Amino acid sequence: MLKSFFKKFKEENIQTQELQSVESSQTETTETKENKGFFSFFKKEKLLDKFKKGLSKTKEKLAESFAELFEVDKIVDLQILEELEEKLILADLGVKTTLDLLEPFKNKVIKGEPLNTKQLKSFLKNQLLSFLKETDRDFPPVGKPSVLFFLGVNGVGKTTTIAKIGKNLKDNGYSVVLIAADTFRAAAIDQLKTWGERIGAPVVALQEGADPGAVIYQGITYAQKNNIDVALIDTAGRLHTKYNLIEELKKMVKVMNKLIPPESQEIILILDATTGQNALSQAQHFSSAIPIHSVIITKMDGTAKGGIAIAVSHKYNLPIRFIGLGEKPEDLVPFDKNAFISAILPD
Ligand SMILES: Nc1nc2c(ncn2[C@@H]2O[C@H](COP(=O)(O)OP(=O)(O)O)[C@@H](O)[C@H]2O)c(=O)[nH]1
Ligand SMILES: [Mg+2]
Repeated sequence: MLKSFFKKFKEENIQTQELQSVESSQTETTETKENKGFFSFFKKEKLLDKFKKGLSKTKEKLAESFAELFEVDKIVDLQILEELEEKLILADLGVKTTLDLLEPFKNKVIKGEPLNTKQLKSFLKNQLLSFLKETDRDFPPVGKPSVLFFLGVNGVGKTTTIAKIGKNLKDNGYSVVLIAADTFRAAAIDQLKTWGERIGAPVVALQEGADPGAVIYQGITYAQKNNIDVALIDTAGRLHTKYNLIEELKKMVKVMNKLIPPESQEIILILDATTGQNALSQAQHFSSAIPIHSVIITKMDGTAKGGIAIAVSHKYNLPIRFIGLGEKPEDLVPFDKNAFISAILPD
């Protein structure tokens, strides 16, 4: 079985280790895939640097907030903890995550344990790391085809993220098909077709207004017939009173379930970091109705609201698969919690 490309990526970039050998698989394209590795263009640039550059706005905001708190090493009292709470809530961690985060430390302070600000900072880092959930599922999932199903409200970056992932998969030797299940507007279908042309991937689409389930059925059977490695499904994100997005999405997932076993699917929720607390309510809305496997948070580059990643992961127990740090394909990077925390909370 192919080793997870996601893990391989981390080894190359975070620990800058030699590529580990990968067990061979039977498919003829295996060699290309193994040699290149997923997201191979990152070999040149270290992931941590990428995170640091892309997350500079969030870092600045946090650094500003923490400067006074951690400047002088002193014994932590409840007032210091309350100030910290306020700052974390403002950094988009949200109330629940912030309170859960500091609770164990607060309890010790209440009991009279003499803890200093240095200890508070290191506690904070470790807690933040433990709040970021990880996934050990392979990316892309095993199976031929495997299916990536993307959902999220309009404008969060679904279509462009699909194009970025599609391109990266293609660059790494996978064959892909894009499935245009956002059938609401002709422009949405055209946008995906244009991306398909640009990255050299077939696009399965029906006419505007077609049943998205029918498009998914055709797209997946196309992938099966044509021996395609990965099918990427684009869906509508329209929030409209007359249209029940959740019910439509459930129907689409049902069609996928009939054709593809669970281990070969990844249902990915896309959230836009710039929307802050709205992203949290979207995570609540979607994850309570649909079994989400992972999250991609886009537009982290343009915002100081990067703390939303911690809140989403902790509150809804969702692993973050990638984050978007810009508009280019290489700006979609695998999420690494150590790089993330180091980038936003430097020592
Ligand atoms: N700066 C930045 N812009 C992004 C990122 N991801 C997507 N976008 C932009 O967000 C806009 C909406 O994207 P689109 O894919 O059409 O959203 P959709 O409605 O969810 O399909 C586009 O202009 C994208 O270029 C990102 O990570 N960073
Ligand atoms: Mg779209």
